[in-house]
Amino acid sequence: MKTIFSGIQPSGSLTLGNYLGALRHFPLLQDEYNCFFCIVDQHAITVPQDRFELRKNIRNLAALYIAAGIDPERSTLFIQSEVPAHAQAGWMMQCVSYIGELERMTQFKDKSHGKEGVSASLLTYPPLMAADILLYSTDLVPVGEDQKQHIELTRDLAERFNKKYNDIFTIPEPKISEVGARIMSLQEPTKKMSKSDENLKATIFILDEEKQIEKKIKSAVTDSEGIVKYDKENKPGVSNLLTIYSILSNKTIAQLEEQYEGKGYGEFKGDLAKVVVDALKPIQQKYHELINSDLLDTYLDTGAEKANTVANKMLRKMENGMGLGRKR
Ligand code: ATP
Ligand code: LTN
Repeated sequence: MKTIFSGIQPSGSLTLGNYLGALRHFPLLQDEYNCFFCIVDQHAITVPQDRFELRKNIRNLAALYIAAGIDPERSTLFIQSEVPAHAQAGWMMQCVSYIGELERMTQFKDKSHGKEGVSASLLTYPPLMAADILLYSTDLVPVGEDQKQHIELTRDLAERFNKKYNDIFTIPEPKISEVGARIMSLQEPTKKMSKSDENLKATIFILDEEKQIEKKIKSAVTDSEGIVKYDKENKPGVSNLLTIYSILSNKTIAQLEEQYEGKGYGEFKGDLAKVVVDALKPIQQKYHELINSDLLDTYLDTGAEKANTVANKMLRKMENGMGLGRKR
């Protein structure tokens, strides 16, 4: 069985973009692959976090993974900081990374641009991500489009390590779905929807209530043409809404264009809001059942134990390869 690894940062509440680009695909993979799903809290602290919020977001994310269909008895669901091998292997991967290649990462450029007090960890984020992936001999990494560059770097680092030290790493490949890999902001549809966007109207959160979802979709930026038609270049707002609608309703974009021919944006947006609300309802229900249960802790304990066993074996191989410590 091939191995899958993916991670989501507990850097805020999960968005519809996270769901459509990443989380939605995970449950379907569980039958075919040996799956590891990680709450990457050490990645989240590369930018400032409130410690109370962070703890809350970690737990919320764990509950949402399960609510969205991850079965913690089949997949390994765990918190990154509960598996120390990630930070240890992350350090070793930093030692095979060049500053130049890290500075070229678009996520680093975006998150550091024009900011003061940029943490060193924002630059060394990709080697930690490489460690996450490589520790589990991962074959495939399901992510949204924005992470492609990081996976390419992971492949380069793995090949470099294999050549220089010991041929121990599996070279992973990204698994990016064709539709929904880049859901855009509702307010600036040329920018990706992001959980850390300061404009709350730009983002639909998975835990948003019906009224909030309706309001956000109603005020989504479109254009003055009044024609429901997919045209990413000239009508990015409408195209983004059509993408969301199409995925959640299982209708093709062409079917939707036909359905709304001669109708304005008002009706289209009203129907889309219903579709989004209905899609999120079962996830929200399951989330509320889980969030305060002890069962959630049991799942996370078991997940950490399973992950530690696999990760520590690879860590030993890395240490032996590099000549750290004593031979074990
Ligand atoms: P942040 O705003 O803190 O950078 P984020 O919303 O970009 O966070 P991540 O935790 O970095 O979310 O990403 C989790 C997963 O969701 C990744 O696989 C990422 O590619 C995917 N993802 C994030 N935003 C979108 C989006 N707008 N459309 C599709 N997929 C997305
Ligand atoms: N960088 C990713 C989160 C992440 C990840 C990973 C994804 C950290 N480690 C390993 C896949 C595999 C992000 O920002 N979405």
